Amino acid sequence: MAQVAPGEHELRRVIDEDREVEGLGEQELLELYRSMVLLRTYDERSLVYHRQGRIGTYAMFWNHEAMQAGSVHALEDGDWLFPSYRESAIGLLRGLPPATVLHWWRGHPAGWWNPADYNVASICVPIGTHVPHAAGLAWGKKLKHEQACALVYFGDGATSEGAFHEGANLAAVMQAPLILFCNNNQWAISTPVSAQTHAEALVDKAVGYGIPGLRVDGGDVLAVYEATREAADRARSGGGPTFVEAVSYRVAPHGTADDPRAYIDLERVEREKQNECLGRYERYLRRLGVLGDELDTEIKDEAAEAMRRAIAAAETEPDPDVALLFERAYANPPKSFQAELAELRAILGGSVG
Ligand SMILES: Cc1ncc(C[n+]2csc(CCOP(=O)(O)OP(=O)(O)O)c2C)c(N)n1
Ligand SMILES: [Mg+2]
Repeated sequence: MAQVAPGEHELRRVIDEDREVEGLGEQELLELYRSMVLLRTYDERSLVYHRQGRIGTYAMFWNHEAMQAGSVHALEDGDWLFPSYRESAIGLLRGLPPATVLHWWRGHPAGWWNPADYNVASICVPIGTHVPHAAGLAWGKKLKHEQACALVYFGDGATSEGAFHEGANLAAVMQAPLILFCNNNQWAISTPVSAQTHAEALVDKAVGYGIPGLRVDGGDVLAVYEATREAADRARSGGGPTFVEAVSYRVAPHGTADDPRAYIDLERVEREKQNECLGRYERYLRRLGVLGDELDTEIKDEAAEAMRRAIAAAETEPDPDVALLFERAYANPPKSFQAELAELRAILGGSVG
C-alpha cells in the first residue's frame, strides 16, 4: 500500500516570493509570456466574435491563462493534453491554428482535428468524462514503455463527478503517468466550491487515492510551471499520478449565457481582477528587466495579428454540406437516409450544400 503524505494546503508561489525557477532562462520566461498573451488575445477576441453573433456560446478563460500556459510549458510535446471547454484554446500552444478553435465554437466540422497530430484530445464538454480517457491513455503509455505522460484539465465542480473518481482511481491503481490538473476557480457555474466538498481543500482527495497532491497559486504562472514539472518528472520516472490543485478565482462569467450578478460577490471579483495573472507576470518580467515596452508591444501585436488572420480565415470557410448530418453515424446507413437527405435539401431550397 502506498505511503502518501497529506496533500499540502499552503499555496506554492514564485512570483509573490520574487523567486526564480531553476531551468527557466530569459528565452523560456518570454516564451511563457508569449503563450499567455496569445491565450488572452484569443479569449478577448472570441468574446467580441460572440457578441457579433459569429459564434454561438463561448466559455471565457480570462484569468486562467497562467494555469494553462504554465502547465503546458512544463511538459514535452510528446505528452498528451485532455482539455475541458475551459481550455478550448490550449491547442494553440501546440501549434493548432486559432481558426480551428473558432470553428469548433461555431460547430463547424473544420473545428475538428486529429488528436494524434498535436497530442491534444478533443475538447470535452460533459464534466469529467475525459478523466478516464486520459487515465487510459496514460496507462497505455506505461504498458508500451513510452516515456510520455498525460495531463487532464478539469474544474472544481468536476471533482464531484463519478467519472473523475473512476479515472483518478484507475490511474492510481495502475500507477499510470497522469497529471490530474484541477482548475479550482471556486465556482461551478453558480455553485461555490464550498458546496462541492466538506474537505478543507480539494487537494485532500489525493490522499484517498494514495497519490501525491500539490496545491499551487493558479494565478502564478511560474508556480504552476514548477508544480507541473514536478508531477511530470514523477510520472515519467514511474512514480504514478499526481493531483495538482491550482487555485484561482473566476472573474468572468461562467460563459456567455451566464449572468453571475445573481450569485457572485462583485466586490470580490473587482479585487481579484486587480491581481489577474497576465498583469502579475508582466510586472514580474519588467522587475527582472526581461521585458520592456518595445518587446511587450511586439508580442501583443503579434498575437493580435494572429487572431485577425484566424478570424478572416474562419469567415471564408464555406458552410458544411448538410449531408454531413447523415454521415459517420452508421457503417451501413439505413436506406431511408437518401430520401431524408433529398427532403432536407428540398426544404432548404437547395441553397445549402
Ligand atoms: C455531466 C455534466 N453535467 C452537467 C453539465 C453542465 N455544466 C456545464 S459547466 C458546469 C460547471 C462545471 O464547473 P467546474 O467543473 O468547476 O468547471 P469550470 O466551468 O468552473 O471551469 C456544469 C455543471 C455538463 N456539462 N456535464
Ligand atoms: Mg470551477
